[in-house]
Amino acid sequence: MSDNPVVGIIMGSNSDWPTMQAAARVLEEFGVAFEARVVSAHRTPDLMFEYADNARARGLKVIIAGAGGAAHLPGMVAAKTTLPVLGVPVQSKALSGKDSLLSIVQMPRGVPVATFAIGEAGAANAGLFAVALLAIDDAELADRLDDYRAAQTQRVLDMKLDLQ
Ligand code: RP5
Repeated sequence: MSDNPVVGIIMGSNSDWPTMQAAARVLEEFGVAFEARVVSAHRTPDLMFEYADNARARGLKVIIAGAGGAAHLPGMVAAKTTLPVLGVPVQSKALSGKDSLLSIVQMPRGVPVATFAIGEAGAANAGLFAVALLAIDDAELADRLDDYRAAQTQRVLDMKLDLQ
């Protein structure tokens, strides 16, 4: 967590944190200032409205919103701010996150939410996408993204398969 966050990571419950931490770890790795908070569309609707309403004035540039089940948080936040909202479907117990995914992805025309994969991979990719958005006008961050990709490519090239 940072004093002057430019990325806000919010989630419907602290039970989403094990998943959403993947986004936080990416931001930490890239040295991007972020905050992480529990803000629930259903349980704290007034806080959600206030958070979305004040986000741009507080200096946030991107919001990553994760939720499970009837995952209305990303869409409702996007309804109250024109900042880019990156939605992460958290894997629910009952329907393995398919409900979360469909709740987040099927936004009506005019209120976009960028929707990521279900679970940790989606959270990590939302973190990387936030970095990519910030790197549009930050050459140093763009260089770090290039380095990240190059290291990832090298790791895959180095993969060995042992016959058991
Ligand atoms: C959603 O309900 C949260 O985003 C969470 O994924 C799900 C379950 O919340 P808890 O019952 O674990 O607090 O609002």
